[in-house]
Amino acid sequence: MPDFCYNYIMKKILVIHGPNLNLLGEREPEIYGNFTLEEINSKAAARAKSLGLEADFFQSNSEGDIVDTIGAARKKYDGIIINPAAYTHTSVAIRDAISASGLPVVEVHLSNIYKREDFRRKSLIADVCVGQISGFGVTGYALAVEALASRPE
Ligand code: CA2
Repeated sequence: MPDFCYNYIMKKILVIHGPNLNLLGEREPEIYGNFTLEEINSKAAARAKSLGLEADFFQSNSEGDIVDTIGAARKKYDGIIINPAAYTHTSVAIRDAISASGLPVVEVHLSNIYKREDFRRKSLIADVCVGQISGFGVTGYALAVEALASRPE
């Protein structure tokens, strides 16, 4: 029996939602589903709790606020789940913040961005994340929680 363990126990995670995701459930249900952001958060929180994790949630329409939140997360959280929404395709600032955080980050998209318009098929953050989950709707967040929970470090 070793007197120490290499396994990293994930404790606290932060789920970040980008611009317009506060509108979920109100418009475009054929693309993004019928769930509201509140419902998505409570499902993700339940999955986290069932795995012994604690989850906090943040939504902003502002790129700078998202950058600041990722920067501040370094000392408070063990991992991040992020759906940067439209900033996925444009934001070098969010990419750099993820890179600088040193935290394991899972990118989530409700829709399959590779089945949509050309401009959505490029993620500027994918290669600074540990992985990407795209196209599974609300289930994607639960999958992301599981991915962080089971990640050996
Ligand atoms: O599929 C995803 O999760 C996206 O990140 C959603 C973004 C989109 O820009 C990305 O390409 C893919 C859009 C979020 C806006 O959500 C709305 C919800 C309801 C009504 C209108 C927009």
